Amino acid sequence: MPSVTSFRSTLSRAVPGALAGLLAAFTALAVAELVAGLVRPAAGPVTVVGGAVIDRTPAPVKDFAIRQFGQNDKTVLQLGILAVLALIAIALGLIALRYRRLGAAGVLLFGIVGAAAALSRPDSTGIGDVLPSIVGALAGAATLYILTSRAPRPAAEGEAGGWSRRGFLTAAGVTAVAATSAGALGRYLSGRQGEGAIASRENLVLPAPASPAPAVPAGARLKTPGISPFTTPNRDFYRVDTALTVPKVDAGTWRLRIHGKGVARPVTYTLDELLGRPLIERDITLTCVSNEVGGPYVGNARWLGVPLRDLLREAGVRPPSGGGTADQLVARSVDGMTLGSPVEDVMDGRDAMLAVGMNGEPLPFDHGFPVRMLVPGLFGYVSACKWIESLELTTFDTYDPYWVKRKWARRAPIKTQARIDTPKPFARPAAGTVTVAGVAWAQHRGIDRVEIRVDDGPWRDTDLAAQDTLDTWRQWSYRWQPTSGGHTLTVRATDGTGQVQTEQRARTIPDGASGWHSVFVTVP
Ligand SMILES: Nc1nc2c(c(=O)[nH]1)N[C@H]1C(S)=C(S)[C@@H](COP(=O)(O)O)O[C@H]1N2
Ligand SMILES: [Mo]
Repeated sequence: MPSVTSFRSTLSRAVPGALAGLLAAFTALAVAELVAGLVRPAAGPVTVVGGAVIDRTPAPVKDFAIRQFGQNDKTVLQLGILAVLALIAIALGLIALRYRRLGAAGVLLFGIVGAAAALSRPDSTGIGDVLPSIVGALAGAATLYILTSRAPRPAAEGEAGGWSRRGFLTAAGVTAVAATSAGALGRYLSGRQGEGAIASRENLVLPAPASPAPAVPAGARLKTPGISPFTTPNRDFYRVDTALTVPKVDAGTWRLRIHGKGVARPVTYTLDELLGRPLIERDITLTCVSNEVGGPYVGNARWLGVPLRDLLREAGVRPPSGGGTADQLVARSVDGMTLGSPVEDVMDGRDAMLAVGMNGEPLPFDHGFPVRMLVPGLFGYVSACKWIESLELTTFDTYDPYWVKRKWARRAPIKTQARIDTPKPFARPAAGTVTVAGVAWAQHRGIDRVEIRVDDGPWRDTDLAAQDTLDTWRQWSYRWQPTSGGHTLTVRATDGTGQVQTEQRARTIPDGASGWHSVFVTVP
């Protein structure tokens, strides 16, 4: 049986080892942040590894993460990466107590993994991306080597030349302070690179639209407590993207290139050139393909932008129905994301646009500043490119954009959906009249009817709010006189073409969820 003293001596060896490992990892990350701050702000080690993990996450797992953690999925991912790193760091520290070179080599190996992750990101630009990980790993390996070579050991092992316990703690403290300073400086430098972009957004004055949005009919906004407001405020608008650091693009240096198959005149626009064109303002509801039945990834805003059809026409592009050879328009963002839309849809007369304004202000950074694309009627992943930098005309046969490579559908028109906003699932509304209310959407087809069913009863028409446009969602409400007990409320919509929303349940993958939304409530 091990004695208390031998346990103590094991511990007094292990603790400095573990501490050395953690400090080595911390130093590596901090130095990498510093180098990233100097050469490439978006290439911080946690960001590139996280991004590489996102790129490789199989669609069902990603769907699960979005469902479980919602908008926090990225924080959870980063904390997860840090936790795994910490465990590995402790292990490497313990190994290094005995095999110093092996421990240090382990840290270097992580630098190589980080570098490979950085190179594999779609926005990789080469050597600048690998420097942070490599330099960081070298600093981390050196830290581990030095700290463990001089770590205090129990007298019995008799290795001379080590620090006293106090000496070791001092060295550890100095390392921690130095690394923290390096990391903070790196963050500061990265932040400063975004300042030009922030100033360019603050100074941007949006021109008035040549074609303002039609006034929202008075009856389009219901006041029912608990219903989604007709216009989603920017701060509440859902955000779905793969960006671990939100791109901060300077409006002054931003450019958009239009090129590719059948483009007679490739062009490059500055933001001022776009703003100098006649702008349209439209209410458009945007929906994510990852939205579950009843889910939150849908929002409605007033967008200001340049009609995309005109830009394409001027570049000499014709839609396939007009004899054009390209049927896919691939939008690429500054962070390397690619999204492909049917050229036919973009040019068929709907209000496809390059948006610069959202609810009266320049696009927020989270939503694509300075310019994003929108095509009413298509899910976001096949149309709504944020931080856009180029538009390439190509074909569906020859090019698969980011999500299509990951098994999502090539073409994805929005599916008709109705959602009950109030009462909430498992609510216990007071007896008497209960107002059931929510929203329904079928962008570019419009909503003609929303019906509600209590338990297995008959379908009943709800009161529809006025329709704003075919491209926006529509609110509805229903005054319900319930009997006491548990009830299931189910809703379904009919779109403007007369199609009743299908009851058939489908998962979000590959082209959007379907089925009826229902909530269970208990009435006293
Ligand atoms: N650059 C870039 N644009 C993007 C994405 C992205 O990951 N990167 N995600 C798309 C998806 S899946 C959706 S649903 C919409 C969401 O736009 P929002 O975040 O402004 O609501 O943006 C689209 N545009
Ligand atoms: Mo999406």
